[in-house]
Amino acid sequence: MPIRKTDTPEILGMKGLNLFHYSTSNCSMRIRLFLEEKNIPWNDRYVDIRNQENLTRDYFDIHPQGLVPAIIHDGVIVYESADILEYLEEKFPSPSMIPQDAERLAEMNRLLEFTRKNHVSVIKTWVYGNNKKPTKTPESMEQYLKLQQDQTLIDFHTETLSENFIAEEKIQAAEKTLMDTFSDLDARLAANEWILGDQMTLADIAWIPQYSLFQRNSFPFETFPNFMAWVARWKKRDSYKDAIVKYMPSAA
Ligand SMILES: N[C@@H](CCC(=O)N[C@@H](CS)C(=O)NCC(=O)O)C(=O)O
Repeated sequence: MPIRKTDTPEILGMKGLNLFHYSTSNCSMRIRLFLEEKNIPWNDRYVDIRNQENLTRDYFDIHPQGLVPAIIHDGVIVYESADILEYLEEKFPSPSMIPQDAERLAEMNRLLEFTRKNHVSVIKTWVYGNNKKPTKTPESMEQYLKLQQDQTLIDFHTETLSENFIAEEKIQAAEKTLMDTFSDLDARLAANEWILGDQMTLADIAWIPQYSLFQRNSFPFETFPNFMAWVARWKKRDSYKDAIVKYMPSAA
């Protein structure tokens, strides 16, 4: 799990649950939603990534790739949204968001792993490919290159600023993977209230923000009726309103 060792006194001295997050970041939505569902108080450390507030040495000392979300929980740094969810579930286990049987647990882990492994090649590629709004500028890219060590992220942002933008076949491949995944979720939701049965799990928390974000660019969700019924159930929850709609009204 990405728990980062630090000897920075300011970080070690940060008490409580501090969430570094951004309004329309789907990965940040996961953590806000979890905290709202469990009624856990948190300190708001908003990082405006559109204004490049993450591109500082201080922020890279918290998150090694300069991304949101990250948390500092009583001086402990945790980053990567799926790992933050698992960390928080361990610290705040009630009500449980972990399935009871081994098979469902394996499925939940697979759905969380998707968010770790495919964030750049699928989620980010589809979103940037459709909204065509790079988060970096030629000027901020200079600062980015000084701080960023992750070559996949450097290549991605460099491509978004290139003349040809992101290659169309990469965007199509991302959409195909997403259609397959939403189709799988739709099949699961035909018989169940939640993705893995009658209990909300970290899989539901990790996946609803994809709907919230992708609907802005008209992802063809209408082909997934059971998935859309699950979305409608989410929309009625206070957690969804407080963690997502408040920050991105179009998700309502
Ligand atoms: N796999 C990571 C992805 C985190 C990520 O890419 N965050 C985006 C917002 S959703 C970000 O911080 N972007 C700022 C940047 O690219 O500099 C996670 O799930 O936490």
